[in-house]
Amino acid sequence: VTYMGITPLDTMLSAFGKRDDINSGGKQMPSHFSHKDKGILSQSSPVATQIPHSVGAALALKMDNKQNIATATVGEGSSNQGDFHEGLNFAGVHDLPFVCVIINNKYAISVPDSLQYAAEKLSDRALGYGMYGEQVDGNDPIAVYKAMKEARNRSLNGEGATLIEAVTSRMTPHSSDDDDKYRTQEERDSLKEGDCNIKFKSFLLENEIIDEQWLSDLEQEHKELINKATKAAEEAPYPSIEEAYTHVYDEGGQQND
Ligand SMILES: Cc1ncc(C[n+]2csc(CCOP(=O)(O)OP(=O)(O)O)c2C)c(N)n1
Ligand SMILES: [Mg+2]
Repeated sequence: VTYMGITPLDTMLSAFGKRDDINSGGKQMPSHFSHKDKGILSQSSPVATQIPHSVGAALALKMDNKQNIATATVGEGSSNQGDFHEGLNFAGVHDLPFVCVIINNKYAISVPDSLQYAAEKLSDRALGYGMYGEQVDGNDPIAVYKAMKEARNRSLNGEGATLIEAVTSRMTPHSSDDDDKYRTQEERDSLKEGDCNIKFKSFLLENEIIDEQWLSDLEQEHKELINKATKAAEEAPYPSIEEAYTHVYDEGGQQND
């Protein structure tokens, strides 16, 4: 299971659009995670709209005096949408327990960062919202963990919201419909050197936090888990025709002439 409690089977049921998909009963696009019991709101396909949603959840936490925070991630391209500015401004004004992470992978599909914004650092925008801002190496899991933990603690101490900019690399094309040809071969080759999965693995091995045996056992265990989840999801039922009208505006399934 992942840290938040969504299992590989949940993920596969969603990817295959099956009836028992916890996000939507097979109606949402893949990777739009949600789980009511675990407090996960779905991101929306129009980019950056998740920011005002999450800020609203932070307002609810504050009004209900709950010791918790709301958090949302957004791409650097999406951070230029109006929803981003409106959401962060509101969070700053009301000192909300909110952490926003901009994942800056330097591309919005084919548009490079130089054509997206003129600021030196996106984390500097925090000043304009009256909140704490920090840029971190998004390829360093420990640096990201530290920044998140400190931001969470500030929110829980009533010190308001944080904007974190995690600078990272986009390892692959944007999607299977993207040929990635707007990047030079040299740039694409250089990405492999910065792969944080490989770098972090070497870090853990070199510092003897893990060893090769532990790693290969874990990889084997995860491979089996994923294969099992994939097979179970493939065999799981699709939603029935009657379910076409559930979780939509008119649950009765009545047609309007
Ligand atoms: C409002 C809106 N405009 C356009 C799109 C199409 N679109 C989907 S992803 C994307 C690029 C987003 O870039 P970025 O925010 O940097 O995220 P990344 O893909 O790098 O994670 C675009 C333009 C969309 N989903 N929503
Ligand atoms: Mg991007």
